[in-house]
Amino acid sequence: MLTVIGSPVSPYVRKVLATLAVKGLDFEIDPVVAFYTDDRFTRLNPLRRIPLLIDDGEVVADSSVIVQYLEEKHPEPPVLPATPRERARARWIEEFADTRMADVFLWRAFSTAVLLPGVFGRERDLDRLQRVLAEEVPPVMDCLEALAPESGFLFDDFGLADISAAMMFRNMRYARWTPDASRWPKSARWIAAAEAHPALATCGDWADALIRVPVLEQRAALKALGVRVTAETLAVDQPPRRGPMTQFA
Ligand SMILES: N[C@@H](CCC(=O)N[C@@H](CS)C(=O)NCC(=O)O)C(=O)O
Repeated sequence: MLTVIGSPVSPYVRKVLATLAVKGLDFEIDPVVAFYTDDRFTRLNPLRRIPLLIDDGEVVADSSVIVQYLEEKHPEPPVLPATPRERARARWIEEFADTRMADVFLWRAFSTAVLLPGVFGRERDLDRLQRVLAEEVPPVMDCLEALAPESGFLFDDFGLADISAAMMFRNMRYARWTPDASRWPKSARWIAAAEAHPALATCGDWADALIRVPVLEQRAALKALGVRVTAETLAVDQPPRRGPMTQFA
């Protein structure tokens, strides 16, 4: 049995869950938020980040590494396209989403709107949020618009590149921002199509169900949705603890 460690509220966890769904693989999940874990989690991942995948005792960290692992171990159906050229392009779009998009969407917008007030008890800084949305998000969207397909998905089949770009937009909705379809029409169509794909829609629904649930109650909430959760959890009731590479201030 494959075990996923991490809450579906994290876009990186949803990347892994969507990949598992495309491949039709069964799994159980311990939906922890990294901030509410102790040294048992540090021993599994010294960077203290979710997601992790545990496969028969082997711990695999980092969503990109996990997806590559799943792709190699369970190649069919693939989440990467057929040719080396296309695969390079898909991986680059994943990299763009995981770094540039994440810097702005996750570590500035989502963290200002949700994470800092919700987890760390800071006052919600609406001025900062407005600045990020007005000044920092548009250049990222302009890049995405240049990468977006005219219609449908990026390659013949829905896959990693679509998942990686689209997964960031749900967290932006939690920051109460959606892309303006008249300004970024190709991106808006592409992201809507990718988010509607059952592999991403299902774990997106889980995230929606959990986003307002206190962290330590998310496990019960996910179980109530019929998701198979682990018998044991790494979650602990303690003040939030940051990892060594935390990217938000
Ligand atoms: N490169 C990593 C990034 C994972 C990541 O940043 N996860 C966040 C949750 S969205 C986390 O665990 N943060 C904990 C922290 O910042 O201390 C991946 O692709 O898995």
